[in-house]
Amino acid sequence: MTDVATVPTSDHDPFGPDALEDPTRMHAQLREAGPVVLLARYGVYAMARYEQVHAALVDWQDFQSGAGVGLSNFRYEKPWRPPSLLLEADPPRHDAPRRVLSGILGPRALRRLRDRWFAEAEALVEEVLSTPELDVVPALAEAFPLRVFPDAVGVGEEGRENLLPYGNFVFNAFGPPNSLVTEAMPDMPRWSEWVNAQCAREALSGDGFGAAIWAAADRGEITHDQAPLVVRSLLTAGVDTTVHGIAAMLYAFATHPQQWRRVRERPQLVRAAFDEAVRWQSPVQTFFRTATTDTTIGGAVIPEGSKILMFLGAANRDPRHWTDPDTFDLERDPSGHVGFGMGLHQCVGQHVARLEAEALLTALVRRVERLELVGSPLRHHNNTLRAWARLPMRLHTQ
Ligand code: HEM
Ligand code: OVM
Repeated sequence: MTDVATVPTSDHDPFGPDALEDPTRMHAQLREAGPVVLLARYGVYAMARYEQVHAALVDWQDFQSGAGVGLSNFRYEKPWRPPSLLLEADPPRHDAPRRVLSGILGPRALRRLRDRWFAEAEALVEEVLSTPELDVVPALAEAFPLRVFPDAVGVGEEGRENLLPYGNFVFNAFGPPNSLVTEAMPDMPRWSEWVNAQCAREALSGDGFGAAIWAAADRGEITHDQAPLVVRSLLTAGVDTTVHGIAAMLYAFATHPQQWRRVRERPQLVRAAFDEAVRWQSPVQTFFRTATTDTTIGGAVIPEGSKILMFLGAANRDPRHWTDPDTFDLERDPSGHVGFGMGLHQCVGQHVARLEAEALLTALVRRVERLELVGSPLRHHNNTLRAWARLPMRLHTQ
C-alpha cells in the first residue's frame, strides 16, 4: 500500500486585491506547492496544475457542480439566487437544458448571424477610428458585444445598462463575500429584477435565442418553468465574459506588435488569436467543484463534501503542459486550453464568443496598422473574472 500524501497548505488569498491585480506569482507558487493544496484562509482545496484541473473538469461524477461552483456550498448555504439549470446542475437535470442551448448556440444556428455581426463590427470600427486615441474597453470591448448580443437574445432596448453590472455581480458572488460583493449588494436587487423580467416570453423578441428557448419548451424539450432560467443563463454568462475576452485580445495585440503583424498577414489566424488570448489571460479564472466522495488527487485524500477550487488561469499557463506558457503566440496550438472549461459543462456559448471576436478582429485587421498603448492600463477587479477597466490606445491607420 502506498502512503497517503499530505496536502500542503497555502496562505494565498486568490480573491484578495494583490492576486486580483496580478495572479501570476500566486499561480506559479500554487502549481509548485503540489497537485492539490489547502487554502487555509477559506478551508477549501485548490488545484493549479493542468493535469489535475483537466481531470476534475471531465469527472463530473466525483466533482459535482450541483452544490454550486462558487465558494458557497449549497448543501449548507442557501444560494443567493435560484441556481442555474446549467452551470449549477449535474446530470440528469443538466442534460435537457444543455441539449437545448447547445442547439440554439451551435455553429450551425449561428450562421445566420455571421454576415450581420461582421457588418456591425465594420461599422463600429469605422466609427471608433474617427477618434484614433481612446479607451478601447468601453469603445470596443464593451460596445461590440452590447451591440450584437442583446439583439441576438431578443432583449428590449430599455435597461440594457443593467447587463454588465448584473454579470459582474454574479461572477463576484462565486467568490467570498468580500468588499467586491458587499459594496454591490444595495444595487443587486435592481439589476436582478430587471434581468429576471427580461426572461419572460413577453419581454423577448420573436426571433432571438430567448424565443428559441421558449419554443423548445413548447416542444417539451424543457418545461415552461425552466425556460426563464435558461434565458437567464444567457443574460448572466453571455456579456461580461465576451467583453473581457475581447479586452484580453486587444491588450495582447497592443503588447505584442509582432503578433499583430502576423495576423494582418494571415487573417485566417483571427480565430486562433482569440483562443490564444483566452488561454493567455483566462477571462474566467476559477470555478469550484464539490467532492461527491472521498477522492484522491495526487495521492492525497480529499474528503467528501469538500469544495475544490480549479485555477483555470494557472492550468492554462502550466509549464508541465505548455511550452513558453507566458508567451502570447499565434504559432502555438492553443487547443486543449481550459479557458472555456472542459467536459460536460464546457462553455455552451463558446461559438457565440468566438464569432463576436472573429467579427471584431477581422474588422480591426482590415483597418488598423498598429495598436499602441498610450497610457497605463487599469485592471478591473472581480472575484472570478480577469478583466480590464481601462486600456488607453491609439489605433494607427495607414
Ligand atoms: C460555461 C467561460 C462566453 C454561456 C462556461 C465555463 C467556462 C466559461 C470556463 C465552464 C463552467 C464550469 O465548468 O463550471 C467563458 C468565457 C467566455 C464565455 C471565457 C468568453 C470569452 C459565454 C457566452 C455565453 C456563455 C457568450 C452565452 C451566450 C455559458 C453557459 C455555461 C458556460 C450557459 C454553463 C454551461 C454548462 O454548465 O453546461 N463558460 N464563457 N459563455 N458558459 Fe461560457
Ligand atoms: C449561468 C451562468 C452564470 C455565470 C457563468 C456561467 C460561465 C453560467 O447562469 O448559467 O458560465
